[in-house]
Amino acid sequence: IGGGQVAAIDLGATSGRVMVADVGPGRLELTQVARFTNEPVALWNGHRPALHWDLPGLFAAAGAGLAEAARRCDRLVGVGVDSWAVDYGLLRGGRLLGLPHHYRDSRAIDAVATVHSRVDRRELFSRNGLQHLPFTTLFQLDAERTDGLLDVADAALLIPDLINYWLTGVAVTERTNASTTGLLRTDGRWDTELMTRLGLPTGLFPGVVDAGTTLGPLLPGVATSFGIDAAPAVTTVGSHDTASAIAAVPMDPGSSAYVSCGTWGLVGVELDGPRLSDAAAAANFTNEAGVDGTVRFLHNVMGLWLLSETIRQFERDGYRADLAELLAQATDVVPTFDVFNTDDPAFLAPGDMPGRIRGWYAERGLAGPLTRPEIVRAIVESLAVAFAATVHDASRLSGTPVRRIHLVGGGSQNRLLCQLTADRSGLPVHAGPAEATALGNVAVAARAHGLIHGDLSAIRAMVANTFGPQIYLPTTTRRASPSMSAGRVSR
Ligand code: LFR
Repeated sequence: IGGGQVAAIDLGATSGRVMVADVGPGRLELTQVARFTNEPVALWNGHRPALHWDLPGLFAAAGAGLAEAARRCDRLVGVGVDSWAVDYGLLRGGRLLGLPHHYRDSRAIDAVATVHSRVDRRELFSRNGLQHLPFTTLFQLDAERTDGLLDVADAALLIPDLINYWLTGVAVTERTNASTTGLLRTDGRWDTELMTRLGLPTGLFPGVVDAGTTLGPLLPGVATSFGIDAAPAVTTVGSHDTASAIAAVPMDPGSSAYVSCGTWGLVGVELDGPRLSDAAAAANFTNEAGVDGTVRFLHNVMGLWLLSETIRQFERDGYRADLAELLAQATDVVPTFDVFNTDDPAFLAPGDMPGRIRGWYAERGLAGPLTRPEIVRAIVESLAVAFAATVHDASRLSGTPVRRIHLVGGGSQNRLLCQLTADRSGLPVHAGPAEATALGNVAVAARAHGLIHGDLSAIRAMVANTFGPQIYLPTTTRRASPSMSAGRVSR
């Protein structure tokens, strides 16, 4: 009675999935109905490869997943879309002008200096509250400007907004993701003055809406093309995947830090308002918009990207890498090497990761990991140190007395990582749920459809009741020292 189902289209940088939640008062059951890989495509533009997202492929796979969801459900009322942040499609007259670029593409490298020569890094932080990441939307848009594309485009839609537009014909910018563009002021309005100073058009992005806004049903033609009879309504959710994940962290924000660990490790605390101090700027912390007016005060740690890109290289080298086996071997390694700085921008681009890690040690005259298990150990150990140090930074900079770390996302299934994070931080780590992003997505959509009620704490209580955490207590006193947090991503 009073129940129903909502679907989440959750696109991650390496894979996408469609999940269905069966929701009723105090009840939330999550099932995966489709999973597909997200393979970026490299298109050579004469002299260099440009890295793009295969958005048409992702849309087709998401549509097929949605059709499967509709088949399995007796009352599918809504669907919400989330993805990684920052990236966007340019359009004219509603038509997409080429495949969206991948944020790991290098085309915006020169744009960082151009933008900073007009508005320096400290002023940018005071306007948008963001940490410096070299691929933030405003740098990418500067590259489009130089390439002449902004002379043609009349709109830009962030990835989830683009999918929402294709599904419904309604173009909006959802707030949590809008906050990652660098073009939204900390008061939540588009910074048209900044756009003008940077030579960007002021009307590219459509108006901002909050998570939980119903856009309308799937366009009849779209529903038919996917084979869906009873079209669900599309609702905005925390369309930035990290915002959805944090909405579902079963935490008390007053005494907890979170690590949302997938491709990236997003480490921080939830606040009521932004922290724009010099200390926050110096530590390269960000104030991104969360669901329900919260602020995600966090820092991007490089995350499992280091591991997945390492395994890709092992496979290119002809070694059939099995993650579970490698992690078991890495657990037995007694490290004779120090941790490396996971934030080094050298690790951002795709390519030979073990080579770059060995190079990091070699350049500093340090003994580094040699064997495959040692490299895996160095990555996990270094991530744990970075997580621990960033938790302590977040606590110090925000004044939050952190007594517990919640680690959610795929990384919560990595036992070595969870244990080392507890050891290095000296704090208990509550691991899970692994599917926090999808849970946050469906929770906000379900609330918009009246299937559940209440604020974030009610959503979190529901998550806590359904998904018991795995608890890791610190077993050693090897705490992170302040020097270990040194060296953020810098210009
Ligand atoms: C995580 C994430 C991060 C964002 C990065 C790039 O998936 O969304 O929050 O900084 O990807 O978009």
